[in-house]
Amino acid sequence: MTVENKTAIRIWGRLSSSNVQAVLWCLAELNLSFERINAGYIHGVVDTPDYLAMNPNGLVPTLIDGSGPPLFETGAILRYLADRYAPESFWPYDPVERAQTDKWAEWAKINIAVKFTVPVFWLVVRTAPLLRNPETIATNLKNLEKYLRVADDRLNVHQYLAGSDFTLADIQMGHCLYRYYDIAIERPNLPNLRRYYDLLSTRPAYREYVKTSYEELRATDD
Ligand SMILES: N[C@@H](CCC(=O)N[C@@H](CS)C(=O)NCC(=O)O)C(=O)O
Repeated sequence: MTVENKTAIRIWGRLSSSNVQAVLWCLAELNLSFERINAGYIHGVVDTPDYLAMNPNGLVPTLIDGSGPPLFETGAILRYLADRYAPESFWPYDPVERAQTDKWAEWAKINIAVKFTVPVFWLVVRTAPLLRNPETIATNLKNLEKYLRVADDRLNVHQYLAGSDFTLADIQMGHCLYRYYDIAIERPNLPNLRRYYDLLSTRPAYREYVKTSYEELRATDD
């Protein structure tokens, strides 16, 4: 059963941030209403004293649920939302089962999100073409591939990353995949990963919050 939020959820963060996208996707999957305040990068706000009092890192996202204290760190925000509002299929109530889902969520954050976002996406999209280093990008893609193959093997026997249900682990994994498949890079043939990405793409919340333009991030030579 999904729990409705009786209190207002506010999230600070720009739509082009992959971490913000993960939280927005999760909020939408859990049918939670929220207000988004644009912040970060060209939208500013994150360097103001009020924002830094909530999140001293000056990064997005930050989330406040009702009169609760500010939360930062995407993984912590996702777990909080899941603990408080998610159905059992998304975030098991039993600690032993939940740890299995959490294991894959953490794995995806550290091995997919972290090894893709800065080492690949930044070097391909957020770096001007003349400054790009194809060898470094190729090396970083190879590092990422090792873990994408782990996911591909797992998705050969399970529909979703943590098993047969769509869970928080899929948010941590899937929020990177749109950009992974959209940018101009060489990709190994990983049919199960591709099938999984296509499956995630059938979800309205994924299309609304993850499959969105990242053009404001693109660096040019001029
Ligand atoms: N460890 C943090 C990292 C947050 C982070 O790096 N956010 C990026 C956007 S994805 C950011 O705030 N960049 C600077 C900005 O947008 O001004 C988390 O997981 O939430």
